[in-house]
Amino acid sequence: MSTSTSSNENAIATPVGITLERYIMRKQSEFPFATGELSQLLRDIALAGKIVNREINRAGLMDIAGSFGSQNIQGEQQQKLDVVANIRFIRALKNGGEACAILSEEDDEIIQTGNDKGRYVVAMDPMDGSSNIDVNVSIGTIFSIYRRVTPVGTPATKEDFLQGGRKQVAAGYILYGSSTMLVYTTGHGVACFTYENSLGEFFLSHSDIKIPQDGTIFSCNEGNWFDYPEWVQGYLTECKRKRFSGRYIGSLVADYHRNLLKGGIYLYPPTAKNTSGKLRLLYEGYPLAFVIEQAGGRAMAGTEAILDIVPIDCHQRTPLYIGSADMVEEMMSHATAAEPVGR
Ligand code: P6P
Repeated sequence: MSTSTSSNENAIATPVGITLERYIMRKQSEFPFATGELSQLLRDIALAGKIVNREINRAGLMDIAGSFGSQNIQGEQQQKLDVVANIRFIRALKNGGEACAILSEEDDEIIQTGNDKGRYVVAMDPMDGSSNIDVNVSIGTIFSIYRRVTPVGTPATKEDFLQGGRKQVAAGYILYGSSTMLVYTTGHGVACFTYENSLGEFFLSHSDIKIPQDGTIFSCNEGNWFDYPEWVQGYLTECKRKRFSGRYIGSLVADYHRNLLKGGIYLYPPTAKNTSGKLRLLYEGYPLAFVIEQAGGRAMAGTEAILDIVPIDCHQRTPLYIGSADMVEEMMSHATAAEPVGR
């Protein structure tokens, strides 16, 4: 029986591709000292993503859309899907055993998983942009993983989460859109996996993603125009003068993912309502900045790189300017030319 498949055989039975599981195992084998704990953690996140994906697909049929009737730490109305996704990810990470604690946008305090022997902690936004679920717009989960700094065998503390963006060992997101995709990095490039519902598996669809060096798409909520710093207005005016395209879905992961593949810049500057920016540093800014830098892009909070910000609080917010390197640099030239920029 020949082991190699002829082109005819391939034509009638095209290979299904590399599963996330096989990819993780291959990557783990490249690091002889890897213990498999981080691999298992990534599997646990992927499993929770599959379960949430199923909940989302049923959202229209089940009473899971809409608000839950409570608020999160940021005083934002929690959507039912926020709460469901939070429960699913916490449960998957607790059962997986590798994470000793979780920081979630949906919970004021860090969540002890009971796995005090776990060597990792996970910061996450379990469901970003969840209010879009009611109108069938793409939404996403964002995650960030650190090796703990407190002693193994003891409960984790905030210190484990306040290590700074460059201490992340892995980060990524799951985009629940027309197809569900898992994108992540462990510091060795960015890989994207597409979920095949009929097989219940994520398959490698983009290996080693690189964001286009430059782009012609800007993503921001122009309703906040009169709150924007003058240098941001100047940059956006320049984009319009060049007839760039404005694309704003109002769902960070969706806007980010489009820009990652096509080139572009996403901006959430400070506003009157959110004077430090709206997005959260630990579970939105840092993980997306880690991925974008691994893909050759840039992420700034102003004149400071997102990953260089020294964190003070687990739920602190940050301005976010992230995307193609040349676009971010052009934007920063407006900042340095116009006025000294805070942070
Ligand atoms: P605005 C969703 O609430 C979110 O956190 C991001 O997903 C999105 O990009 C942004 O806020 C939208 O905020 O103020 O433009 O509605």
